[in-house]
Amino acid sequence: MKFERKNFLWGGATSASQIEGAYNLNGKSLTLAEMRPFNPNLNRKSIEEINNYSKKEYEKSIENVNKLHYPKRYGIDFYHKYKEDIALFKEAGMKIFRMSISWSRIYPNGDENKPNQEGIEFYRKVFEECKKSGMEIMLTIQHYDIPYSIAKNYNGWSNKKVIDLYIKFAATIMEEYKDLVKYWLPFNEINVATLSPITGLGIFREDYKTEYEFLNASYQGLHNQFFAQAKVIELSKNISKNIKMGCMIANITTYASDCNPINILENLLTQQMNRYFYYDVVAKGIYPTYSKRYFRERKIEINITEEELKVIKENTVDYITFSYYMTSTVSKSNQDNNSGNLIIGGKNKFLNATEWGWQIDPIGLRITLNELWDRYQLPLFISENGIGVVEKLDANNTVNDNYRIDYLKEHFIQINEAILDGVDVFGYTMWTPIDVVSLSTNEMSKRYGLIYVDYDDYHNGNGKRYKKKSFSWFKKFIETNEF
Ligand code: BGP
Repeated sequence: MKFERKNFLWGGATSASQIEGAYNLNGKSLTLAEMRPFNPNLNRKSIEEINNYSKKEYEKSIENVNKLHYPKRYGIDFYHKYKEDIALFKEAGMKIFRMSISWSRIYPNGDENKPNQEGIEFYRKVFEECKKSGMEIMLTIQHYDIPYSIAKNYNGWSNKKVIDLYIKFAATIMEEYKDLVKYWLPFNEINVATLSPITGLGIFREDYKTEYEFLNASYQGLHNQFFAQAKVIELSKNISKNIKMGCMIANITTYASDCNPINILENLLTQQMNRYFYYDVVAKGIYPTYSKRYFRERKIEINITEEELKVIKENTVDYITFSYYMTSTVSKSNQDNNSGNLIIGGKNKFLNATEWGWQIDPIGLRITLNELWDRYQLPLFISENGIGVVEKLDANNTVNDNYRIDYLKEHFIQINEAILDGVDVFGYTMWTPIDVVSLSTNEMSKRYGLIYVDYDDYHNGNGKRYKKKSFSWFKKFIETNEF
């Protein structure tokens, strides 16, 4: 069986704070991501790991008075090993590399007048290396690594002043890299603003008196990001025709737990506010009517100006990208839950789950692609999908990761089916081509890569890269287009 679409952009995705390391080199400031430690007692099935770290603990981490290990300060040392890694990506046959740029390398405090040239030069070298290797780049402007200075001095994204700081940062890098980078995503998983406000917005629960105030601030922060994204799209039109602007949404496809209309309705309402709302704003340029009822009933008051709504309306995305890891179920009554990294959902007895409780559902990807295509009629791109597993090198210095080959193959088959259904899907970047530090649990031992990296949860190891069995499978698949 062959993959149907020619010139499909196959590749891999990463983010700065999960790979780069070099957290304090060449003018870079500290980010919130680098201030959360590894927790040896973590519960892999709990999504609280990422949200349960207090403002005080973040503050203490600056001096590391706790003497804890902060994995995102070290990543996999891509900062120094990028040439070797890009060479491996090329060898695997990747046509596109999705990465992000660290705001804290370019404007360490956010409000400087001039960018940090050392930061600018680092990314230029990385992009040039990708170009030499014949790979396109998909660049995320902000991927969960908000500079601490912006959280501390501005209270993160709930403050409208941060919009201008971000636009200055985005304008600088668009000018610098317009000839090197074609695909741009202003925010990673923009909906995480409301799912994990500390991660998506850099706002602390402790700064708000009540849960209600915190919720309100997270929707304000989300709106500020919607507007900032639209502004960046507007600006990009004057900077270069080469720039293609998309969005990135953590796709949360859910099914009703059964055919009871009460549960079907509950699932519809969940899909509206957990999923379609975000796509509607960035792809249709409107706040959908159901969201207005949702805000009204919860007394959520967002400061939105007419001018902001106009910019959002006039600057929608050229294409849609989303992450797809799992699906879950929804019912009106209490139910057995399964896990995820940022949201939990109901169990589905027809699906298997990973050790972290993520339910694997390749057919759900075909369903999702069809739904999004029908609804938005915009080109689609799967910007994250993959499986995290605890792995060890065997005696032959490799990992026999047949489960990853199956996972990828099953999802690729469903993408192919969606293409046969007529869906316009033009690319896929797996999470991840190489092992990285986990976003939610900060583990190195949760491995997603085609390439094994010899570091453990405490960054012990020699950092060497080893090809897993899936590396050869992927390479062959790209060469032959055969499943
Ligand atoms: C997505 C994030 C990534 C990534 C992935 C896997 O939500 O965009 O940064 O890490 O999830 O999550 P985790 O690393 O927690 O397993």
